[in-house]
Amino acid sequence: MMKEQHGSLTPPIYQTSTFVFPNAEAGEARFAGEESGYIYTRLGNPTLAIFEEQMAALEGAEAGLAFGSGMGAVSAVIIGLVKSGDHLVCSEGMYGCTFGLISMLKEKFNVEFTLVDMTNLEKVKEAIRPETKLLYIETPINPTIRVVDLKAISSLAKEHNMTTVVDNTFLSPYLQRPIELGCDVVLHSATKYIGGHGDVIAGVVCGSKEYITDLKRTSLKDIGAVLSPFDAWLLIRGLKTLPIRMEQHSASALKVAEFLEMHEKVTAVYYPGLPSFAQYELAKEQMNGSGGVISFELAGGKKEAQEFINRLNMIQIAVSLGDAESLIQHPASMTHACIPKEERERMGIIDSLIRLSVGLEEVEEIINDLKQALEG
Ligand code: LCS
Repeated sequence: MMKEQHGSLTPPIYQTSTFVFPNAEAGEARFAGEESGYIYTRLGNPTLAIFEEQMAALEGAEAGLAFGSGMGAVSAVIIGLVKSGDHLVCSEGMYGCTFGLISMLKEKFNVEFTLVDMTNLEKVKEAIRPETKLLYIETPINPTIRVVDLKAISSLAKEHNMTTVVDNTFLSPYLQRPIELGCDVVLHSATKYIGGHGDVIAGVVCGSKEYITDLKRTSLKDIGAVLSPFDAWLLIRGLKTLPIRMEQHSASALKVAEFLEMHEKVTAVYYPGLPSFAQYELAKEQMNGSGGVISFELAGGKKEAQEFINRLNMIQIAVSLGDAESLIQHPASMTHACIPKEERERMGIIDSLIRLSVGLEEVEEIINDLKQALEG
């Protein structure tokens, strides 16, 4: 639609906060939902709509909704689906701020949660209560890279009338489509592979038309984590290269993981593309590739991990992932530092764990940098 304006190859950026009504009655009709048309960018914007349609198509969903950050999307979805007294079951291991959000909901709003090892379906079944409304899943999990069986979990959820929400940030719809596996809602930190260039903070949610309409009317409109039109444009640009970026990230990450696995200083490597990966068969069946994130452990603890990271030259020390540049971080002291130590270690986020987001540089350069830092 919009891309046809003046023959512009790329869509226009509707950098406007509000939209002018032709007359007062039209304004009334748009607010009443009796006439289509834009009102105010927090309620919708044509540039955002293009991105939302593209994401829905990629995820095999009926509709999509953009947010100003991944956490904007996570919080809108969780707050929208639960009320005081409800219970959620979450994958043991998740992005630190998502853990922060559910902890806050528990403390302030009486929403209970149970963290379970979702690689074990029996444990998920045991955790379900009559008031469980939601199964919240990351797969692969940030940063332990455990994989959750989405087909099995979503059919269990259906039996118990619960909604299955999947954070698909680590793979993107190019490598994994949870809705096709029976899940209800998919969300992303679009900051990562969707944008792909480390220049935008954004989120997106995909699901049924009915669900997305409701999410827009409630959580987005009234909480307000809205995306800027310019950032939506950057995401539209990012999506054009998603397939070739994901292929390259996956191919390079496999080589890096193979190198790490063979190195004597590395005590464990977690990467779904390695035949030694505990859930290799499941990952092969559920995912169309393994993505660019590897976690690994070195002998020792935080000090040894930090010294290793400090010896790297090309690979940069930064949180975030999915960018063209290789980024490395120490989850226990950075992205997941907000999770109490005991809980964190139960999730497998121990002090010797390091997370690497393999970028698009020459893979030999990435491996050489790791090699010199390991041997330094
Ligand atoms: N979900 C996952 C799986 C994430 O990894 C992140 C951010 C979010 C949601 C939140 O998205 P944001 O609001 O940042 O767009 N993960 C980060 C990470 O691992 N390092 O820095 C941010």
